[in-house]
Amino acid sequence: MELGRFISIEGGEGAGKSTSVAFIKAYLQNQGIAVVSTREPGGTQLAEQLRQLLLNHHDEDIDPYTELLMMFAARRQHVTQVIEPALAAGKWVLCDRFTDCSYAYQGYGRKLPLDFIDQLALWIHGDTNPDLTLLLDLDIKVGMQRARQRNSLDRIESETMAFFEAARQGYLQRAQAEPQRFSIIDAAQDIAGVQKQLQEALQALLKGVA
Ligand code: Z5A
Repeated sequence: MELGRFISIEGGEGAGKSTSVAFIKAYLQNQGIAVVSTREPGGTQLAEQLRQLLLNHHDEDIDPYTELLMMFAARRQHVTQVIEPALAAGKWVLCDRFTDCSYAYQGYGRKLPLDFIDQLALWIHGDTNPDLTLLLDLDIKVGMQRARQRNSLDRIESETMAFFEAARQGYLQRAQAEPQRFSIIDAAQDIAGVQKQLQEALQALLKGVA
């Protein structure tokens, strides 16, 4: 059986990832493709518990390496229990954040060494990497305004503007280094404009598969 395709969606807070996931899933299903949509950190019972630990506020600081290792512990569980089995069954996987986020937030944001993240990524998921990464790029102030209309801030959302700006620049550098995998979507457009650009990126991937 032919392997499924792996799509990740990335971007800053409030960039429109959840909104886009729903659109992409419906678009692919309309093409007759079986889609598993999932998220990180999370996607399995255990990984969702790790997500809660990661996003909740605590009375003690979380060391940046502890945070990174917890992201990768959740990821290992998710990759082995959900992502790899789905791809092996020929399904397409649509994942709201993946390892690029660890580079952006823990690498560029928390300033952890990128080569350490390279090693973790290799050990934890080998060559299970996205075929297409849709990067929703947005001015961080606009993203925060959008997201903060909704809920109280979790632990990571409470970070500084400098942290989020570093993460945004990290994403853009990764996209520049791997233009064949990344598609940068201008998330400042209205929802219809974002969806048009998403559709174009998906059509290019579908053409490559046909
Ligand atoms: N994290 C990490 O540090 N390291 C890792 O390795 C991984 C994750 C995997 C998970 O949060 C946190 O974990 C995240 C990174 C960290 N922390 N932060 N910050 P998440 O991904 O679940 O949460 P989030 O980034 O905070 O997502 P969000 O706030 O839910 O945003 P979103 O999904 O991108 O946006 P949305 O819900 O689709 O849209 C937000 C609002 O804007 C909503 O009212 C929409 O209707 C509206 N919207 C959406 N698109 C538009 C457009 N185009 N125009 C106008 N309004 C719009």
